[in-house]
Amino acid sequence: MPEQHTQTSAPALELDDIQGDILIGLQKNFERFVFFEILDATAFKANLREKLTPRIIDTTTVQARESQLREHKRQGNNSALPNVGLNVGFTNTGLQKLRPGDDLKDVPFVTGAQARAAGRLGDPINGTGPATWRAEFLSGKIDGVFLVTGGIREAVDGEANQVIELLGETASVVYDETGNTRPGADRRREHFGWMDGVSQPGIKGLTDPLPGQKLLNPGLFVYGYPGQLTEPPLPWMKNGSFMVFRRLKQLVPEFANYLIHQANGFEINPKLLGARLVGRWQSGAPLAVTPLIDDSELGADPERNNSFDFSDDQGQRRCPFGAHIRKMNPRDDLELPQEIAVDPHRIIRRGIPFGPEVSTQEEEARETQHDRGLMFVCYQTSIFNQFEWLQDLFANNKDFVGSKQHPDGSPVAVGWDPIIGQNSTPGANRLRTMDEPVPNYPSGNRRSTLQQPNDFVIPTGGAYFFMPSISALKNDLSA
Ligand code: N7H
Repeated sequence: MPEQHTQTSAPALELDDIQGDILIGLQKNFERFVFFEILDATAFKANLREKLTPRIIDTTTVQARESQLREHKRQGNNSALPNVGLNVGFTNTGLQKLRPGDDLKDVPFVTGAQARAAGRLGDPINGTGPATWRAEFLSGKIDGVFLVTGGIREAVDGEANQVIELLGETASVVYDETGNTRPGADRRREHFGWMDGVSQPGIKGLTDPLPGQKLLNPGLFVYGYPGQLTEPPLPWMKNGSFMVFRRLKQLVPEFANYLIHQANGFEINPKLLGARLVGRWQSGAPLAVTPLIDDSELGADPERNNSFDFSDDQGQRRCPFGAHIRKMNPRDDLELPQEIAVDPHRIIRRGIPFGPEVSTQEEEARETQHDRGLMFVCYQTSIFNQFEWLQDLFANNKDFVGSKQHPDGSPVAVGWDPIIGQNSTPGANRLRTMDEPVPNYPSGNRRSTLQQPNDFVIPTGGAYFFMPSISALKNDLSA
């Protein structure tokens, strides 16, 4: 996972009370997601207080481990360190078992992800609910999740098994799956092949920002600080954060094949077409900086790979308005100032891939035979205004980013986010479009539209959690 540059000066943030995955991120080559149901609330609380909370890794520890890792690498070591991490979150059903009647007021959280799938998220639906979700996520049994992380698989499994043993009869495991970073040089790439975790919001009072990394108020991501969109309705929510989990299956050979076919039709290189869909080349290099050729040195350089905006690209000559990163973070693209139109919708992403590498058979058959994709995780203090806003009002909204024009003055039909956009409009048969897959750079006026009849990212599960502070775990939730 990406390294964060952190300040050593004393921050006003209560880092030793904030779970470690939120602001900096638990160190992980492996992450086991252990979803559980609480069977005996009283006994569970005693376990939580006495045995489990003492194992939770806070942000101060994560910060110290980052320094150790940097030092380890500086001394020429490439080996992974165990760095075992444990964090925990609860769904609303879980919290009701621990603190009956408490209302966290975030509507998506209170209703639960399953109820949001049809409307706000736009997931494929059948008569009874989400059509593509695994049964465990539809069971209504998920009360919480343990995130068990580390650099070495055996160490992660050791900790996860210990946690399950400590739970004993107080809770049962509903679903247990391990994500893993990809092997070797692909470590920081997701399964479609793109460098991931390049752009994250910086946190005032914590992050030493990289060029292009905007510093935002911590209250957007943890309760109790400037920037929170609403006051936390309950005092024990201080130093806590909402976590969104989505299990997103990726059809990798199918997506690669689609890019080849479409690119042939447009008479452009499939790699260029892929970059137009994402807004970055697979190396991470942004189209806004290098619109026609990949530049892997730029992609790998944290001092340069996020240092851009879209101010000089108002005719989408460099990067389509609909490209995934431009939809998800339009930067200065909107008429309203960023502080109003963009910043309140930002999220901290902490996802990890899952599933094996594509096999030769899958490549040859151009068909997925093994489940793989992204365990998408993000943190925020308002699921409604942050994750769901991005998915519903940006990605699934064919008219976002606003009313833009081609250089010749004709209106742009921006279309859907070609990576995660969902078109659940009745009768549309999920067909998505995106404007200008073929670049008109540096000049030109060729009009082109990408047609996407199939989804290549399939939601196979989801749940909304609250990740409480360590003091709340010790006192309020286990009293
Ligand atoms: Fe995205 N991808 O590989 O194509 N994402 N994403 N994402 N995403 C980003 O900047 C991807 C998903 C955001 O600040 C990059 O780190 C895939 C969801 C945001 O410039 C790449 C999936 C949501 C950003 C991908 C997926 C987001 C971002 C560029 C699903 C929220 C930062 C690398 C399987 C609703 C934008 C980087 C910025 C970047 C991919 C999911 C949001 C390569 C494959 C569900 C906010």
